[in-house]
Amino acid sequence: MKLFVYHTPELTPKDQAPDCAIAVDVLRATSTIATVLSAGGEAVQVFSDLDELIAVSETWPSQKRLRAGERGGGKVSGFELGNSPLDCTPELVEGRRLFISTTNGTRALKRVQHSATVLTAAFINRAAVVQYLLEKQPETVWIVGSGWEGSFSLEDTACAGAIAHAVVEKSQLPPEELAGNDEVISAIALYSQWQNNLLGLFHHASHGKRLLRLECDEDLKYCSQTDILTVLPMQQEPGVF
Ligand code: 3SL
Repeated sequence: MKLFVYHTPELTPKDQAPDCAIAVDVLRATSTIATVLSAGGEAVQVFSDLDELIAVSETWPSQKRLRAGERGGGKVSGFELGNSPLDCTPELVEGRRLFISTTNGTRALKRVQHSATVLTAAFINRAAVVQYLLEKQPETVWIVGSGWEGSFSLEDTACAGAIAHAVVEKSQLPPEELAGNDEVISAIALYSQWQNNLLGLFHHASHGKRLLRLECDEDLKYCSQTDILTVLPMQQEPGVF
């Protein structure tokens, strides 16, 4: 197995796809996806385009669907939900499909959707993703941070590092044997530095600060927890987890 970390979807090699792609948007799309599926949601379907989301979701029975949309951190008007994982309670999501579009997370998912296997990861479900990698041993693995509008996001790269760190630890292979690019080593170093204070790291991150300005403090706390959910979001058909 060779791991590759890409800080943003735009940095992934063109016209290539790995055996396994892992999209990461800790704040907050992939934390929300894990939460919905763990709470009994029927599926999560992701869209980059809001009009397409509305059109497809309208073909679904209204009592079986929820629409979630985020732009600039805020909720899209007319949708039931924004992108806060804390709103996705079992009472609300159980048995329903979440149709979601967010600024960056859904773009990362679109970029890797043709890979043989596509997973989503956040700190909250990191262990489930690591367990999958250790069991299935895919040959090439891309861990792709969503970033923010094309630029680096501290929290996504730290989560990529958390995954790589656990794979190294559990496989007992040296990092240089698993690392397909230098970004893996730097992501592990970033995570190692902050693993006991991920909330502190989020407070330094530009998107963390943006969410704090929007009074999403509780979301940051929730998303900074590690290995609290056992769910493994895996793409079933393009865009559907
Ligand atoms: O950019 C995204 O995909 C979102 O996760 C951003 S936010 O945390 O919902 O603001």
